[in-house]
Amino acid sequence: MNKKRKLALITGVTGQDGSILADFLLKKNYIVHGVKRRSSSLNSTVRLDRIYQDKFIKNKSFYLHYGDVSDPSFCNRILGEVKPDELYHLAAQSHVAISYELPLYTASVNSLGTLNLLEAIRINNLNKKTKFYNAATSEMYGSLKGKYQNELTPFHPQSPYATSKLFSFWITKNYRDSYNLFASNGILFNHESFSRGETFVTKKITMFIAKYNHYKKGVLYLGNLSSKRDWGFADDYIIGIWKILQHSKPEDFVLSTGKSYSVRDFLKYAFACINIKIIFKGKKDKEIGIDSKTKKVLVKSIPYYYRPNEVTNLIGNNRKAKKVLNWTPKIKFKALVKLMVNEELKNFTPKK
Ligand code: NAP
Ligand code: F7E
Repeated sequence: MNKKRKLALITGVTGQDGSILADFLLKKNYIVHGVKRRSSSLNSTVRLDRIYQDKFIKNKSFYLHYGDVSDPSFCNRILGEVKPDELYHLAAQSHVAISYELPLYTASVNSLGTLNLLEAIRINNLNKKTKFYNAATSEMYGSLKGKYQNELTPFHPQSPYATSKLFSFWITKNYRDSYNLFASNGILFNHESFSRGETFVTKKITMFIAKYNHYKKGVLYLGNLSSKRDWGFADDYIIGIWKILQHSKPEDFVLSTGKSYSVRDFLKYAFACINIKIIFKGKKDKEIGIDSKTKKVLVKSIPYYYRPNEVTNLIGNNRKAKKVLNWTPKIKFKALVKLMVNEELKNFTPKK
């Protein structure tokens, strides 16, 4: 007998995590519905090109809907129409630096967007049917105080982004406790891939490397090179997200690698992939990175990319996810850097 196919709804399907998750769920035989925002350019769905299915195909597995999570009427309608078994809420204004420029917008999308979806589950009486995943973040902790951060570490958000996500974390927990919803938070530390947005530091560095490798010129302008993050590979984290909703009960989980490296470390390993040994001189926003052989300046730290309140270091303890979900990230830091640089080199097309 055929098993009934599971229905998933993904907000933020056009982003890094959403696009990888959609692919992952389709391979698991889910029917996947994704929410995309209206944009003046078709480029916004570029990460979905390999799984896109034409509108007029019957009985397809992948559907896209126009929508915006800050619009409550949309959230109510889409939940009522799709009635998903699993709702993965990944949509967000996800850039920490930009959240200082657009704090109200960030709060309205990240905080109220989550509440709109939770309310839509409740209004449509889907409490018993729809499992809800909320994309929480290590940024909620603020800078590392002890050895590492886990599910019991107090939060100390340091940016409008982190604070907006703290609301969405707690409202998810409130709905779980008040309405018996299967609603879980994944507290994810930085995870990267070739699909990372171009203004996040790992993608910015790896794109520069591919360009520099071809043209042998240019300088990469960055912010704080001393800042440390617990960086993992996005594909590993998508498996964790899925496992969080397959668990027997709703709970919150940290997904991390347990190791942290600086932006400077990332640069060192990334340049080594194109056989450049980079050495650093100077301090803070006067620091530069130089090619040890040619003495060319490759990297400059400039005040423009510094944040008003930098989170200096994050390290996650993933013991709970390992024990309860049997989740472990496979790709370590050096392998991640190599993987991202190689993918960038492979996809680089010089401008005519
Ligand atoms: P991303 O690449 O920036 O993707 C964000 C997605 O949200 C995009 O699809 C974006 O659509 C969509 N979106 C933004 N505002 C929206 C709105 N008002 N209505 C509907 N959709 C909207 O982010 P990501 O790296 O995949 O991260 C996914 C989620 O995990 C985010 O919530 C992020 O805050 C959180 N998170 C990420 C990390 C990480 O390291 N990647 C770590 C912890 C938590 P457009 O394509 O149209 O912009
Ligand atoms: O910065 C430093 C910057 O913007 C990483 C999001 O997915 O992960 C991400 O947030 C570090 C920071 O990521 C530049 O100051 C130096 O210390 O790549 P990022 P993020 O801020 O850690 C968390 C977990 C999320 O939840 C977010 O959604 O790198 N840095 N120079 C720079 N960062 C950027 N973007 N650009 C620079 O030029």
